[in-house]
Amino acid sequence: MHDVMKLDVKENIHSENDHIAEHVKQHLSEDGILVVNVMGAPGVGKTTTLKNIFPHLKTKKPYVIEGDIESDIDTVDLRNMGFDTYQINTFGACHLDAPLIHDAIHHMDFDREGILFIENIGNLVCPAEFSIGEHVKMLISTVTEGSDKPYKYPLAFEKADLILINKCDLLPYVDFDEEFFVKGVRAQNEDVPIFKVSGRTGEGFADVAAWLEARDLG
Ligand SMILES: Nc1nc2c(ncn2[C@@H]2O[C@H](COP(=O)(O)OP(=O)(O)O)[C@@H](O)[C@H]2O)c(=O)[nH]1
Ligand SMILES: [Mg+2]
Repeated sequence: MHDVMKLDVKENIHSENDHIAEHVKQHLSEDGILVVNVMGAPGVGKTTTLKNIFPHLKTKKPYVIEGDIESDIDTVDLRNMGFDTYQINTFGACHLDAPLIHDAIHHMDFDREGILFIENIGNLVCPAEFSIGEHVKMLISTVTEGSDKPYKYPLAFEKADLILINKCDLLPYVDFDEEFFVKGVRAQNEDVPIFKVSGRTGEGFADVAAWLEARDLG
């Protein structure tokens, strides 16, 4: 009896969230804004990835929402580099949700066509369960996390539209098994593009930026 009640509540939370997410996506699509949900464990290089992608964007302006449990360290950093960045602090919650993004975009000025990068809370579990109005879920994994992550956190890999393997500059020093990793990804997600990148050397980000700019708002 208790378990049945729990399932009902969860379903209601998801349908309300999905409804608002759809509204956010439609609203931003009309403004010519592609929305990218940037997901990955703490420290995989989500903020570093944004900094590496931005210089390669040829036609689209980057906008950022930073999601953190606490602090505005990444936001201050990005603002100092000249990027329009809005901070959300969840003070405990392990993921962003659509109502938070709905509120945030009403505080932002989308003055021309662009890409809104939403850096989600560092976590490989909860963010995968909640749509936030994104066109693209970009999942960042790293060679330092180990090659078994697609097997252990399948939902994040199943839902990803784009996967980056970051910190490839460290490949000579770690025992990352790329073949095993890719096999695990393909078991969940047959077609998802996988890019090897390094936030240290800049390798691979031009291709990621080109992929995002080519993506339509459908
Ligand atoms: N060696 C190496 N370090 C990286 C790379 N990308 C990020 N880092 C470092 O990893 C740490 C976490 O990066 P950050 O972008 O803050 O991760 P986030 O928590 O996912 O936003 C920082 O010290 C970065 O300098 C990379 O490709 N190679
Ligand atoms: Mg960050």
